[in-house]
Amino acid sequence: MSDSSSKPVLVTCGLPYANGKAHIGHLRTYVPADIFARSLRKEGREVTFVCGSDTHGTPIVVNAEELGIPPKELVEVYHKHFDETFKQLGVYFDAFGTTDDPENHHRTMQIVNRLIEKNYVYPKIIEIAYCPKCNRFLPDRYVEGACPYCGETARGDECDQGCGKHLEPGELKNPVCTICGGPAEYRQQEHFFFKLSEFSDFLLNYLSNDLGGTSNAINYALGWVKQGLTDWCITRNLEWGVQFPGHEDLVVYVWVDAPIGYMAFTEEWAAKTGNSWEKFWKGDGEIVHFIGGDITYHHCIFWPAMLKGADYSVPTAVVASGMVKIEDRKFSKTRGYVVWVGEDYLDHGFHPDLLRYYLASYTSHTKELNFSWRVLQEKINTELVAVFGNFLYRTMLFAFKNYGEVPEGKLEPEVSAEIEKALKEIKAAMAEYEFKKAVDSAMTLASFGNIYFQSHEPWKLLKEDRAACGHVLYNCLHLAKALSIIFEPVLPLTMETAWKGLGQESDIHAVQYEEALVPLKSGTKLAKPELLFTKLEDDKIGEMEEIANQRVKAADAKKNAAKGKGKEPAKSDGMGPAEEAKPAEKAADAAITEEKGQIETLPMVEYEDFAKLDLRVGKVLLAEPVKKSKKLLRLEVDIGEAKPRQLVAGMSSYYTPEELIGKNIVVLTNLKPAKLCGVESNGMMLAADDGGAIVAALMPDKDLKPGSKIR
Ligand code: B3M
Ligand code: ZN
Repeated sequence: MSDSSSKPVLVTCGLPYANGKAHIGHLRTYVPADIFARSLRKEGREVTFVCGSDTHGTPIVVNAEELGIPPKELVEVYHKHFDETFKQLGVYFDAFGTTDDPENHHRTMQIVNRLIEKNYVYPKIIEIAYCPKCNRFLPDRYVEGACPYCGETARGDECDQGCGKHLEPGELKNPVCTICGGPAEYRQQEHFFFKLSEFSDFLLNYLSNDLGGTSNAINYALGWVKQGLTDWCITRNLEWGVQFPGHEDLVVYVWVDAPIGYMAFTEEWAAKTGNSWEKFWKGDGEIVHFIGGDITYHHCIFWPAMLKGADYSVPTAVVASGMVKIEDRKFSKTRGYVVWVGEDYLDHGFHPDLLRYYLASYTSHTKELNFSWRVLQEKINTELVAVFGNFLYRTMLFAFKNYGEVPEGKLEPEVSAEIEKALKEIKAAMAEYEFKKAVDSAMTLASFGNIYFQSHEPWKLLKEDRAACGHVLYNCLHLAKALSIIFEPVLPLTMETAWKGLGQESDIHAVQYEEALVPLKSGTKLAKPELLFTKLEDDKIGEMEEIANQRVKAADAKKNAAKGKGKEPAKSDGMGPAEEAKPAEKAADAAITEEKGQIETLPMVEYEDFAKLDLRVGKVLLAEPVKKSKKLLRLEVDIGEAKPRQLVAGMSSYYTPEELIGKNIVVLTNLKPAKLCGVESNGMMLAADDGGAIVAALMPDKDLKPGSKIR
């Protein structure tokens, strides 16, 4: 977004489904959004920050059904949980509603009616998955099958493990009922469609020229629009949700009323504060959506089309965060690779700001973020404690002990220049949603503070020239003040304490960046400083790792027990990466019994069966991601033939292209060609996994000639 605009900004976060506890996958989106909102306020922008619980749709109904409680009861519990957790993390929304609020029912009805009036909605008889055994229609998560686009196992409404595409009812191949596991059939029924296809030109132009945000979101959406859009079925056979006008047996699809929540929550905020919601949704105020990368389609395609069709303003920017890994493993609640915000973090006494710091500074916002307890320890101890904390504490302690107040002094041009530089860099980084860059610039200023303190040796000066010492301390204290302001968006709770320690009475959260250049007032009384950051000790981190290990073991045991009963534990909350055991994982589970360390063997084969496989060593000449796929890489491999072979391999989550280029791999060269995401694969690259999340390519340990036969 532009950093020169003075328009009011509405910042939103993807709505958590109110059907499970908050985990680190959620925070990957919410913490940066909060940092962004706080930073904009510091730039003097008028910011409204809203979010709420997503309470409708099958993610909720399926979970409530499993627990045997009404959906309303389920969402009340988790709505409260999210509200409290976000506050504990310093993520402060101006409104945090639910999509079941009357405001949202009302706004959804209004928008749907408007779309009907404008002829953007029409009825059509379509095939809907139906389970003859359960005797019911199977919307969305009640049905699974093969994605018609990429072949991966997908949910009724989303190819969550493969190409990420939204799926329409009836599109899934080989549908299976997720309640009883039995085969589903398709039956005809009348549903209502939104004429999404009529918005193709608008979306093409909007995505190419107007929508800001991160390029991962925009390019992904553009790819789909360019392939051609089909109309969108917006009704479902459910009782829970926002009723479709005039049809008691239908509700609107959850992806209709969920984003409308952004608008309803703005209305709630406006009513509460006497403000206008229209300045965003009917005026030219900016709208910035922070989302997980997996819900790009909904935010960059459906949502703007719906808004446009109903005559509302469209979003200014969509900012999509990358995936989260836990200890280098794919995030998975059922496999135990999860960090719950409450029981795994806050309940163990870890300060919320440390996690905020980690999330903001680990990597670029759009890249994959790995959470590891050791890395947390390392980052906190070597960055927050050793650099920033050290500077603040030594400055404040020295000044407090020897002066008790801010001594006389003058702000050195060298110091103000460093602050100005940091501010400029931070504002530029924030405007590009590069939170890591912003934190790095802030940390560079803290390092400068340490060098300044160290090189001026105030402990020596104190004895020789008290006034000169005071002058140095004055500059250090001013830097501490500037740093408190600059770090407030990332470390809001700790910086409150630092601010008070510097004798400041104003509200640090309302103080703007410009104040970082206003000279500190000499004579301001200083309080006895507190240690703001303390080292994370090995024992404590070891304890957390042990808890994490136990969780994975328990998950394995549960899975094995469930397998014995022929039932897989599953279900994701739809937030962050999905995690149901998919065919490849199920196959891995079947082949390896980890607990016993035994291999369950397949039937014996004759050598001639093995000899049918033409396995060869190949040298990877080229590797690149396959467009529109989160998993696939396109490889060109020299297998000793005149021309390199093109292979498509599901390796994106485990290797970067650079890690594969130049390597020798093993290729099954006589596998029948297959098209994956539209790209032909002429063979298969071999890899192994341990039934967990580690996947390794097979690579011969000597540099064999391409084409060498494996026998
Ligand atoms: N409730 C969560 C998800 O799919 C979903 C987001 C709605 S945002 C309008 O990540
Ligand atoms: Zn797919």
